Amino acid sequence: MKQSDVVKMILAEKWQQYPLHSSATAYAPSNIALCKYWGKRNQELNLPLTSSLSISLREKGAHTQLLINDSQDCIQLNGQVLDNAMPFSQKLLRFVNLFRVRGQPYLTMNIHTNIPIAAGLASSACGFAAIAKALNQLFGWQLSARDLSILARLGSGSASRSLWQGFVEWHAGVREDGMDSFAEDLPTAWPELCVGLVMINHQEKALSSREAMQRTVMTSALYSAWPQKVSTDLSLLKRAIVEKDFLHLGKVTESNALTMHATMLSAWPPITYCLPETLTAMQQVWRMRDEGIAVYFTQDAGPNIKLLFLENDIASIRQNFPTIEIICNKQALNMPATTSSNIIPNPP
Ligand code: 2P0
Repeated sequence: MKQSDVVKMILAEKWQQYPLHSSATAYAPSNIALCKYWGKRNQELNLPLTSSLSISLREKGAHTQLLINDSQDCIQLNGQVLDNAMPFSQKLLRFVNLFRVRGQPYLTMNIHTNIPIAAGLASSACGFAAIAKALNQLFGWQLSARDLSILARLGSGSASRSLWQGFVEWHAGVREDGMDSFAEDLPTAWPELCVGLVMINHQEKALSSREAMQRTVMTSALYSAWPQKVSTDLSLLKRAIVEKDFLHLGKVTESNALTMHATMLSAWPPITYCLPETLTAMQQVWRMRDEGIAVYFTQDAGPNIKLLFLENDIASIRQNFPTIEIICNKQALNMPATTSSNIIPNPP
């Protein structure tokens, strides 16, 4: 089954129709997995081997504007025009082409992100989620969040989780067409919970997570234990969220990330996203816990780490990590408008 078959199933008679609007904008938050997605059962459709659970990064994410352009596709990232032959542009165009007839109508795509691209901060997650939302507006499809989650997944697996704020679970599903592999938000809000970004290196990663997870599945002797670990951690995390049990949430999240990184380290050729400063930061967190501060970390496909703590501990966290960027669930209630569009008369 190809990506275009899934798109046809979801859009039915709306597939490849001309856009309803001349422009559209959308915002999607980045997300950090507390229980990670690492390994696919289908590469083409980005179908995961296991379910996963994330928390959004609120105002950290991607704003996307789409405008119909008469003559060519034009991609701008943070105000800079990109060469359409670049791998980043190609990935984006491949996704957008799923919905167009022979690459038309041409589009200007203005993408603004306030997180570093490809440094393990889920930039592709918010990027593809924002594009999927903007396309939904532009074409006037009026899709459900579930269908948008499936479409966003075709761009990047973790994008399926970037359509909501707060806690989100992505169900692995079992179907070959992936129609049961979508995300949905969990009903619990936890305003006191904070995520801190500890930036160790802004540079783009040398090895994509796509390649790294595939190599891990194929070669790591530890990978066979991963599905059971995820299943246990997901239940524990969901219980910790409902009960607002921070110590359990932190412990399970940190253990899940370390287990994922252990599977990578045992792949061949071996993989690590850690720099020496990553390990120093981890040790700092462990030292703080020994001193009685409730703080835990997680790490994705990059050297940076993200801390989890409660707002009462902000002062001591800042003291230990002076450059930390903190996202509090309470502060960020003023979300940017999620979508808007301008009506145009009739398609040509
Ligand atoms: C996650 N990561 O759950 C895991 C943890 C990185 C480490 O999802 O191949 O960019 O596009 O589906 O979504 C990064 O993987 O990979 C990721 P593709 P994606 O957040």
